[in-house]
Amino acid sequence: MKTALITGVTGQDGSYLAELLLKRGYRVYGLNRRKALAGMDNLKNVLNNNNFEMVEGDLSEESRLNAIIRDLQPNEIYNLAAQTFVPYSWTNPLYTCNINCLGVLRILEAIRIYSPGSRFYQASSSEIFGKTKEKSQNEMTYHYPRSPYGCSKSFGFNIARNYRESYGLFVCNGILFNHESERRGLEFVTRKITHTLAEIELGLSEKLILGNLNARRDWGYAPDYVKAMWMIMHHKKPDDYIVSTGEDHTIRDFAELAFKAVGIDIRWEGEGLNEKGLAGNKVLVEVSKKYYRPAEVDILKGNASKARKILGWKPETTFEEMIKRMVEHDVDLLKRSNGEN
Ligand code: NAP
Ligand code: G4F
Repeated sequence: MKTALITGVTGQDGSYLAELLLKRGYRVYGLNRRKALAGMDNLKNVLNNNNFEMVEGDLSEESRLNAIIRDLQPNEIYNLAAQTFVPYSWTNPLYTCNINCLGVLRILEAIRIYSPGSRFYQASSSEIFGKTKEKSQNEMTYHYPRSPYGCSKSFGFNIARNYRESYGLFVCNGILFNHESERRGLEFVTRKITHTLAEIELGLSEKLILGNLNARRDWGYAPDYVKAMWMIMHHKKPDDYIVSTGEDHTIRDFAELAFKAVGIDIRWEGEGLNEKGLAGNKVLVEVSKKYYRPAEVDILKGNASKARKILGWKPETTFEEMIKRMVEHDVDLLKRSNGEN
C-alpha cells in the first residue's frame, strides 16, 4: 500500500487531498499541530477511515519532522502547511518565514538525510509573481513578490528546485493560483463575501465591508487543483508546473456574481472610499481602507499550458459554478446553525 504524508491536512487543500488519496488506496498520515480547540471540520470525511492517521508535529520543530519522516519513510510527502494569510505576513514576517521558508528546508533536509526515496511536493504560489509585467505568468516568469508571504513562497520554490538539482531528489513545485471552495478560510476575500452574504440573506448581518475591489485574481476550484498536485507527483520526471484557469476577475466581479446567486441586485456607486453597493436604499457593500495592503498585487493570471500538455490537467469547475456552490453552502450552513433546517 502506498503511503503519503500531508502537512497542512486540516486546511482547505490538505483535507481535499487526503480524501483523494484515500479514494486511490493510500495510507495517509496527516501532520497536525496542537490547538486549544479541535477544529477538525474539514476532516469529517476522513477521520474514521482506518487508512488515515494524524501525526503530531509542527513545521517549526526540526527534530520532530526528522523523526516522522525517518520512521514513516512515506512514498510521497505533500507540504501544504504554511502561514497562508498575506496580511498576517506583514505583522508577523519572521514567523511567516520560519514556517514558509525554514519549514520547507527542514523537510527537505529530513528527506535528504533519512528518506531520499520520498517524492516531495511543495505548495508554491502565484504570489511569487507579485508586481509582474507579464500579461500571463508561466513557469519562467521572474519573481517580484509584494509581501513577506510572497517572498517566503519564492524561497520555498527556489530551495525545493535547488534540492532537486543538487541532490537528484524527486522534488516538484506546484505554482497554484488562487483556489477557493466551501472549505476556504473565512478571512480570504471570496469566502468572506459568500459567508457575509449568507448572513445578510438571513438577517444576521447588515453589510459587507471590503478593501480593494479592483485587484484581479485567477480563481479556480480547490478540488480540481488537488488533482493537479497528484498528477504533478506522478509524472515520470520531477518538475515545476503552473496550475490556473487562465481567466482573471476583479473582487467586484466576484461580489456581483455572489449577490446574483442569492437574487440580490447590487449597484456600485462612486470610487474608492465612497464606493457602495446599494439594494433599494440599503447600503450592502462598503469599502474600508482597513483592508488595503501596504503593497498590493494588482493582477494575477496564469498560463497552465505546460500542465495541460504534459500532465493532461485542466480545470473542471467554472468561476460561476464555484461561486454558486460557495454561496449555497454558506446559506445552508448558517440555516443549520440557526436551527432552520
Ligand atoms: P489553509 O487552508 O490556510 O491551511 C493551512 C494549513 O497549514 C492548515 O492545516 C494549518 O494548520 C497548517 N499550518 C500552518 N502553520 C503550521 C505549522 N507551523 N505547522 C504545521 N502546520 C501548519 O491553506 P490552503 O489554502 O489549504 O493552502 C495550502 C497550501 O497551498 C499553503 O502552503 C498555501 O500557502 C498554498 N497556496 C494556496 C493557495 C490558495 O489559493 N488556497 C494558492 C497558492 C498556494 P492549522 O489548522 O493548525 O492552522
Ligand atoms: O483572498 P485574499 O486574501 O487572497 P490573496 O492575497 O490573493 O492570497 C491567497 O492566494 C494566494 C495565491 O495567489 C495564496 F498563495 C495565499 O495563501 C492566499 O490563499 O485577497 C485577494 C485580493 C487581494 O488583492 C486583496 O487586497 O482581495 C483583496 N481584498 C479586497 N477586500 C480583500 C478584501 N482581501 C481580504 N482578505 N479581505 C478583504 O476584505
